[in-house]
Amino acid sequence: MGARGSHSAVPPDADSIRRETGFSQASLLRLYHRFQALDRDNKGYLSRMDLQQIGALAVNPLGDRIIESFFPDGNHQVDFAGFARVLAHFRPVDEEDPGMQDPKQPEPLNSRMNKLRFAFQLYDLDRDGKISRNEMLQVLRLMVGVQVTEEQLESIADRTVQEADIDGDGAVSFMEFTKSLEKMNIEQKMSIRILK
Ligand SMILES: [Ca+2]
Ligand SMILES: [Ca+2]
Repeated sequence: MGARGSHSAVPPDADSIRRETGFSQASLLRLYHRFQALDRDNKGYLSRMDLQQIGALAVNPLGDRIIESFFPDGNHQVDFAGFARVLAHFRPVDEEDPGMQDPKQPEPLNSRMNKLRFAFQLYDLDRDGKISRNEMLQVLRLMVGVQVTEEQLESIADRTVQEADIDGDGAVSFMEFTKSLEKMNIEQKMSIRILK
């Protein structure tokens, strides 16, 4: 990869990253400083270990899964553009000026739909487009504490899948997932203040 380790004030390809992610110039610069601080060895990219330093992810029960989503296709490093792209899903919706939005542009990464898509793939480990009972169980296991027995967990998984499963195939498709979360304020829930 052509990434150079030298620290500079402005990220490479800042304009195209800004267009793609919707971050304001100021946010992008702050994000870049964060990226450089996480990049302890000045490699020009981040590893899984670097990302584990992010406090908001360390305390998130799905933190490891979120970290994995920085590394699609089994990569072991993420450059600044990839870092910004994943974090853009967590960008609070009200952070930037919505009046700036160009209708010809693709849907912003932090739209409700894209946040849902991102959340869905945290569940759908085998990427077959459905959350199976077992995949639901695995997420629940991460999210609930030790005070719940395996039996209780399984019945919660069954109930959660059943409630969402409209076509009765025993799994939750993206459409079913979206429907089951219709009333939830996903925009709020999936906003992580990564910049402090
Ligand atoms: Ca699946
Ligand atoms: Ca189904």
